[in-house]
Amino acid sequence: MYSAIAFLAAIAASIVFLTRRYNALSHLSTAYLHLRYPIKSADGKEGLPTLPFNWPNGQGNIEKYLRGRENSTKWGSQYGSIYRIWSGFHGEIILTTPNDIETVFRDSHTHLKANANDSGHYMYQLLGICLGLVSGQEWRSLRKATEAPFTRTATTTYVEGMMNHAKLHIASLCETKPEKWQLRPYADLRIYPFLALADILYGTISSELKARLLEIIPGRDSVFAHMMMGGVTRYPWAKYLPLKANREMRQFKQAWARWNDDAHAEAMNKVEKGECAPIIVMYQAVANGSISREALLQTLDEMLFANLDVSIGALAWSFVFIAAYPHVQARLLSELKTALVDPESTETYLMSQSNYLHHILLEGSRLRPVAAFSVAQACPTQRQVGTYNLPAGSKFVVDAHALNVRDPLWGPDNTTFRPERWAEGGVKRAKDVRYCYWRFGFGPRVCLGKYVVDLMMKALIVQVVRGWEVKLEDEKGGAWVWEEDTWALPPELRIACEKRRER
Ligand code: HEM
Ligand SMILES: *[C@@H]1O[C@H](CO)[C@@H](O)[C@H](O)[C@H]1NC(C)=O
Ligand SMILES: *[C@@H]1O[C@H](CO)[C@@H](O)[C@H](O)[C@H]1NC(C)=O
Ligand SMILES: *[C@@H]1O[C@H](CO)[C@@H](O)[C@H](O)[C@H]1NC(C)=O
Ligand SMILES: CC(=O)N[C@H]1CO[C@H](CO)[C@@H](O)[C@@H]1O
Repeated sequence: MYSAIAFLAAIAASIVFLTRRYNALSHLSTAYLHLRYPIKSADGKEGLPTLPFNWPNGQGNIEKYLRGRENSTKWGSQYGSIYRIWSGFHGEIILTTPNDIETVFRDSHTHLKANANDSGHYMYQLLGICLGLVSGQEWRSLRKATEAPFTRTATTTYVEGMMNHAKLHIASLCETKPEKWQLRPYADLRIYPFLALADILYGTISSELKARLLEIIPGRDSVFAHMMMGGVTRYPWAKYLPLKANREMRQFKQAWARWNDDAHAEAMNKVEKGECAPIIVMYQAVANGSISREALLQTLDEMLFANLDVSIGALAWSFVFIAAYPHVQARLLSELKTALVDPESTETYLMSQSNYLHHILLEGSRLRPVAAFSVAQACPTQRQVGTYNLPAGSKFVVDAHALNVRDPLWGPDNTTFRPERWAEGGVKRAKDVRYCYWRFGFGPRVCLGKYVVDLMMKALIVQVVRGWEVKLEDEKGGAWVWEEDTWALPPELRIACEKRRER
C-alpha cells in the first residue's frame, strides 16, 4: 500500500519535473507500467528486474531482434537471469536458464500465442490464424490436419526426391562454370527450399504451376515489407483506407487462394494414378469443417513463405562454417565417402541424428540461432520461476544466446565451432541438452517442419561438398579472412566451389 502511494507520489513528481524533458513520456510510462503490472518475489520483497520503457516501442523489435545479440549479453549482466522487457506496452519475461525454461515450457502445447505475433491487424490478415499463431482447440485441429507430411516417417520418403532437387539446383547455379563457381549465401539458396517444399505439399507440380508460384513471390515480399514497417496498418480501421499496402494484400491473397485451388485440382487429377499429395487431405479437412479455409491458406503461406527466410539463413550459415573450417570439411567428406554407397544407405545417412553431418547442423544453429529471442508465448497458469511468482498469462521469451552459448554446458570453448562436442559426454544425452539449446522450440509444441528442414539442408550440403571443395571468398574471387565473431552475413561473402579431383 505504502509503496503504491509512494509510486503515485513519484508519478505526480514526474509529471511536474519531467514533462519538460525529451524522454518524459518514457519515464512516465515506466512508472505506470510498473504500477499496472507488478511482479514480486514469493516473499513479496523484491520486484522483478525490469528494463525502463522507451517511448514508444519499449524494447520491441529493433532492440530485441535486430540488436538482440548484443543486448542479450548486456541485459543478462545488468539484470540477471530473469528479467522483463517491453514489446510495445506488452511485458515480456526473458528466460535464460534451462531450469526456468523447463518450468515454463514443459506444457508448451497449452500455451497461448500472442495475437498476430503482437504485430497488428495487417499481420493478422496475413498470418493471424496460421498454425504457429493460434492456441487451444483451434491449434489442435489445425495441427492434426497439417502434420502428416512432416513426421519423421513421412520425411524419410522424401530423401530421393530431395537429393534430386538439390542436384538440379546446383546444376542451375554452376551451369556455365562447373569447374569453379561461386555461391551467394543468401540469394542462391532461396528458390531451392521453396520448390522442394512445394513438391512435398502439392505433389510434383507442372511447370505452368511452378512458374505461377514463382510469380507470386514479389507480391508476397512487398506485403511482408509493409507489415514489418507497421505504422497505421497496425489498426483494424486502416483496412478501409485506399492504401497501396491494402491493395497489395488483397491481390496477394486472391492470387494465393487461386493458385492453391489450381494446385489442388491438379493433384486430384493424379489420384487415379495412385498419388495422393498432402494438399488433398488438407482440403478434405476444410470440406468436412474440421478447419477453416482461411486457416489452411495461411498455414500454407506460413510453411512456404514465412518460415523460408529462417531456413535460408540456417542453410547459409552451415555452408559458411564448412567453408571456414577445412578440418571440418575434410572430416565430413570422409564420412560422405563411406556413407553414400547406395540409395538405402543414403536414406539412413540423411535421416540419422547422430552423425557428423547432423552435428554440423546442430553446431551451426547453436552459434547462429535464427533469432536472438523467441516469439512470446503465455502460460495459462501461474508459475513460480526462481524466486518470482509469475501470474497466469505472463508472456515468456527465450534468450537463445544465453542458452546456446553462455550456458555452462558449452564451456570452456563455448564460442568455438566444434561439431565434435555433440558426440561427447554431457552433450551426447538428449535429455541433458533438451532445455540448454534453443532451435525448434521447447516442450510438446515445436517446429512442424523440423525433420524436413534438416533433410533439405543436408541434401544440398551433401551434393555440394562431395562434388566441390568449398572455400570462403569475396565476390571478386579474393581470399576471405574468417573472423570467428562474424554474425551477420557480409553481403560480399561468397562460397567458392572448386571441382574435386578423383584420386
Ligand atoms: C531452420 C529452419 C527453421 C527453424 C530454426 C524453425 C524454428 C521454429 C520455431 C522456434 C518454432 C516455434 C515453436 C514454438 O515455440 O511454438 C517454429 C514453429 C513452426 N515451424 Fe519452424 N523453423 C524452421 C523452418 C520451418 C519450415 C521450413 C517450415 C515449413 C513447414 C516450418 C514450419 C513451422 C510451423 C508450421 C510452426 C508452427 C508449429 C505449431 O505452432 O504447431 N518451420 N519453427
Ligand atoms: C513472429 O515474429 C518473429 C520475430 O519477428 C518471427 O521470427 C516469426 O517468424 C513470426 N511468426 C510468423 C508466423 O510470422
Ligand atoms: C475430416 O477430414 C480429415 C481429412 O481427411 C479427417 O482426418 C478427419 O477425421 C475428418 N473429420 C471429420 C469430422 O469427418
Ligand atoms: C563462454 O565464452 C566466453 C568468451 O569466450 C567466456 O568469457 C565465458 O566464460 C564462457 N563461458 C563458459 C561457461 O565457459
Ligand atoms: C536497452 C538497451 O540496453 N539497448 C541497447 C541494445 O543494443 C544496442 C546496440 O548495442 C544499444 O545501442 C542499445 O542501447
